[in-house]
Amino acid sequence: MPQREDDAGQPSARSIWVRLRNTIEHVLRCLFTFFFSSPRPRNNSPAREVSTEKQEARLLVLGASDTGKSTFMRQMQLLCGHGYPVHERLRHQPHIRRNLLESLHKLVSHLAAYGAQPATPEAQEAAQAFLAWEDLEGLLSEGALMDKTLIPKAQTLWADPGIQEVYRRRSDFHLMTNAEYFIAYAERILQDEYLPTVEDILRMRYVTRGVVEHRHELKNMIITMYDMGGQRPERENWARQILDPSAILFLASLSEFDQNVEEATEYEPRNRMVESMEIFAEVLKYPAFQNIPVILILNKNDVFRAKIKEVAIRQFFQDFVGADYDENAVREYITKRYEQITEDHKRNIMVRYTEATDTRDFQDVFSFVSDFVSRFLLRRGALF
Ligand SMILES: Nc1nc2c(ncn2[C@@H]2O[C@H](COP(=O)(O)OP(=O)(O)OP(=O)(O)O)[C@@H](O)[C@H]2O)c(=O)[nH]1
Ligand SMILES: [Mg+2]
Repeated sequence: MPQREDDAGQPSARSIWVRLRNTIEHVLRCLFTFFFSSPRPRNNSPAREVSTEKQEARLLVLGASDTGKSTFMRQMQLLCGHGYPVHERLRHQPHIRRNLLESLHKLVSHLAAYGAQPATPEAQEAAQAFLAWEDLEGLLSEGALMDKTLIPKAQTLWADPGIQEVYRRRSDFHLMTNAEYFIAYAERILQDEYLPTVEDILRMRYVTRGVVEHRHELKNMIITMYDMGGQRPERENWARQILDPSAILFLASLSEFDQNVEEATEYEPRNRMVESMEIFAEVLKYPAFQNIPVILILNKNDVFRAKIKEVAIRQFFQDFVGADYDENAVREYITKRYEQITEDHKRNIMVRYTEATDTRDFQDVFSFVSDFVSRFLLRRGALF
């Protein structure tokens, strides 16, 4: 209906109201269109379709041996996978028992090298029981019943000052990171019906051979993680095995500065941190890894914090100029050494500190990693 004006050509109060209402409606419609509708394609450029497909990320988990790569994968299984049902926990039972028995065997085997003796006849008898590896290995075969007398023997041995002295020198030989944890739980682990807890599994040492692949579907992304064995023969295959990765998580241990590489010989000792930095430099050089982000995860923060109170890094890295036993100064020094390598290779990296055995800590790091990789994939997608 046409609007009406009064006879004198002056707009009536009603027509003013109608015009005002139309103007308000128009403005509201424009605002609505501006804020809520999808952007139109520009002139001749084809419309970019909004994809409903999930992003796919392929993460390579690299780093020297014993830096925590598989522990990271186990945390992923807890966070995004099916966790650890009873049958899976049982599968790890022999590995954890082996960790415990091997740790005790190693400690006893090094008594003589440090001129230490068990202090009491009971401790001497206990030491004998853990010295004969063939007997201990027999307990690890399928269906073997546990020797319960080993429980008090393990406890006696651990309380012995000679064994404590060898334990203090553990960086000289290759005692596994969580030996103390497993020995503390010897009574539980040496029961016939022992069922490993999730924490036992996170603390377990089991060397990775080849590549272990895990696929996890998250809310906005499918992540496939490849855990690559970090020992020397395993590393030779890294670049060849996975094509087109989306990002690299490089794990290094903050606490390895006073340890030697396990595979190195007695005559050719190799500091673990030095070797880890060399591996890092190699990874930055691989042609296949040139245009993808690298996230450096400096792990074993808990072990590092405990160690720094007792061991001066300057004994191993003479260019350290901070205060010995100053946790922050040493952490910063280690970080700078890795950052220097990235500068030399003209790369940018992100650095995160973790304790891979701590689930809450892992969740923080993982949420950072998944956000970062998701944004990288979006940016990369926008360029093609
Ligand atoms: N206390 C503590 N232990 C850790 C941490 N991260 C890893 N470990 C332990 O260190 C040991 C080695 O960890 P793995 O995850 O097996 O190391 P990896 O890098 O996969 O080693 P390879 O398979 O030989 O390449 C295991 O016993 C882990 O439980 C940590 O942050 N704190
Ligand atoms: Mg591993």
